[in-house]
Order: sequence, then C-alpha cells, then structure tokens
Amino acid sequence: MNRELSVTEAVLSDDVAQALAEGRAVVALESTIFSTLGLPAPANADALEVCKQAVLDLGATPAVAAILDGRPHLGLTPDEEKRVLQGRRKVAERDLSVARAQKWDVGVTTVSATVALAHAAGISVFATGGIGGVHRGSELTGDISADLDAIANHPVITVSAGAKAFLDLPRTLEYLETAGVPVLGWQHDWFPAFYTRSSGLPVPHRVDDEHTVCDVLRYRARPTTGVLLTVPIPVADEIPESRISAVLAAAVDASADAGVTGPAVTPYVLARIEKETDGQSIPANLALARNNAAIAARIAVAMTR
Ligand code: PSU
Ligand code: MN
Repeated sequence: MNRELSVTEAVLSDDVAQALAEGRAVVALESTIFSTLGLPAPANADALEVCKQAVLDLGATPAVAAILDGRPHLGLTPDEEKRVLQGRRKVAERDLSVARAQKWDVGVTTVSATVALAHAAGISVFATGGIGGVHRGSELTGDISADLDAIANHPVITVSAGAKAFLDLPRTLEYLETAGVPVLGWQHDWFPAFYTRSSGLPVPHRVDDEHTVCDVLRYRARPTTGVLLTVPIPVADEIPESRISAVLAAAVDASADAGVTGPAVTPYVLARIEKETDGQSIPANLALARNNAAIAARIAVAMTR
C-alpha cells in the first residue's frame, strides 16, 4: 500500500519513537477519556497526569493517541496535550480517514481508533478506563461499540476495568466470545463492572501474572486477534453496587428519553452518572484508569523480556 495513504501511520513523539526503536516498553493510552467527553475539567487533566506517571513509574513510556491537524499522533508534547484536553470530536477507528481527509484540528481517539494506531506502530499493550460494548436495548437500537470488533481485529492487549457498567454486560461478553477475543480477569474471577469489582458474571479465564497475559497474545489463534484483560477497580475506590445500579439505569433511560444516539450516547450517559453520584464517579474513574495504566506497564515491560 502507498505509505502516503496509510491513515494509521502516526506521528511519534521523540520519546515514543526512541523507546520503540530500542525495543523498550511502550503503553498506548486513548484520549477520549482525557477530553471533556470522558471527564470534566480539571479531572481530565489529572487523569492524563496520573495515567502517564503510572506508566513511567514502572519503566515504560506512555504513548497518548490523538488526532492533531488531521494526523494521528502517539505521544504528545505539553502543548499538544493542552489541545487534546479540550478536544470535542470523538474519533473511532472508522473516523481516522475522515479526520485525515478533512484535516480535523483536534480529534480524541476511542478504544477502537487507539488499538488500530497502536497495532500500526508496533505497540502491543494499551490501557483505557472501560471499553465500549453492547448497549442495553441494543436489540432495538443496534448500538454495539466498534471497540469490540477493533479488539478482535488488532493484535493488542487492551487493559480495562471491564466494560462500562451501564452497558449490557452479558451480551458484551457473548459478543466477545463470538468475535474470538480471549477475555482474561486480572487476579480476579469476575468480569468487573467498572465502578464495582464484580458484575456477578464469571470472567472466562483468570490470570495471575503478566507473563501469562503476554503468552496469551503470543499464542493467539489468528494473526490479528487481540486480548481483553479486565482489571477490577481497587477495593478502596469502589462505588457500592447498591448506590450505582439505580443511577446507571436512570442515566440510560434519560439518554433514550432525550433521543441521544450514536457516538453521543456514551458521553451523555457518563455526564449523567457524574451528576447523579454528586461527582463520586470521577475519583472512581481516575483510580481505575491509573490502576489499569500501571498493570498495562507491567505487561509491556514483561513483553520486552
Ligand atoms: N469509558 C469511560 N469514558 C469514556 C469512554 C469509555 O469511562 O469516555 C470512551 C472510550 O473512548 C470508548 C468509547 O472507546 O467511550 C466508546 O464509545 P462508543 O460507545 O460510542 O463506542
Ligand atoms: Mn455506539
């Protein structure tokens, strides 16, 4: 393919380029969570700092993905980070080519776009907060996040606190099974529900160390399949199930009542949850994102051995 036409070929920051050239550990981070679509200011800036620092503390290099002036980037300068914190255009994998063709000023990447960019750059480990999945009511709306197929189609380990709890988690697990994605539980037997450690659904396979996670990717049955590693939110940061479940149901109902569809659904529901929990969802979100970044860094370091 003509290299000029590849929309997944990212501009690498100097530190990311150097780490990759030297075969050192790199962890990709998505940027939707760091924009105001994912978290309100200033929590979004805090999240960016703590996630990057968690990766650095373990000896890996963070590579935040974003679109700037139409081009995908992996690794950002401080000025570029400022633009991304204010980004409002969500970029899924399918939007990468549109963003390039129309030279979008700033685009923030979702899980699907970020795993595609990580794959193209040779980065095998990626951390996020929670992946998108099958939405509640999808039998009527057809709303299934492109994150799931992207994880199935790029050989990258995605580290997340499960899928966001306002999704249809049983159907999300079924979809991942159909798509051929190994779903692993990090030192845990249950599929996490983002704000709570367990959804009550068993995770297909428990793993207890980073080397096993690397091996699951290494021995993948298809050259392209990724791995989903689910990591429960730290105990101290969990929001009790009794507090969160009614809030989640109300937030989903509110988005349906407001007629919100497409990529706008997730940011709408997240903002609603924040309001209904009096902001308690934000520190929980930060804590799990930071924890996921740290586990991802451990895996990325193990991968280089
Ligand atoms: N989880 C969060 N905040 C977010 C997202 C997930 O706590 O902002 C974002 C991620 O970028 C994920 C995207 O990839 O939402 C999924 O969007 P959709 O459901 O439209 O596919
Ligand atoms: Mn959707």
